[in-house]
Amino acid sequence: MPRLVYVLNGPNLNLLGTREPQVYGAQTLADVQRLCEAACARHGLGLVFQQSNHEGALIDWIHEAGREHAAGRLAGVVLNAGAYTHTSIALPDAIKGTGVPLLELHISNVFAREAFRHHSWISPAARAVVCGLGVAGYALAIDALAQW
Ligand code: CA2
Repeated sequence: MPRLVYVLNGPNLNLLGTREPQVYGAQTLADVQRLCEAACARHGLGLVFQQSNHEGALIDWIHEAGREHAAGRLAGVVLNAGAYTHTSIALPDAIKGTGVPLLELHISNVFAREAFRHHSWISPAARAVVCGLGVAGYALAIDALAQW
């Protein structure tokens, strides 16, 4: 039974590749999923890839990952919480509450953008942060947590 990687994507990331290519690139979320599948296959890891526009769904998947973690089957979680990064208290509560090893990911360099994107409620609960590497960051994130 391979260890699992959860890649969780938050609000509006289903629109990837359809608008704002200068910020987020031209690849779609389906392209990102294929890239994650390839990265996981290289490391012999299983992949659970999800996207939701609803905060509660993301929390439910973090809880699910927490149960896998408790059973010793989780390599880690990659979370791009989208704009919930800058607003949600419930997401870091879920990360801390479950104890999942989690890497926070952003496609864009949030620090080169509007001031309201400079603060993350998730970073204090994350083990690592990848930011500004485009969608290639997802594969690099999986390479990193394969070593956790
Ligand atoms: O850079 C990132 O990955 C972000 O997490 C993306 C979020 C943004 O709110 C964060 O500040 C940084 C937004 C995701 C929206 O994605 C879209 C993609 C294409 C078209 C429209 C939105």
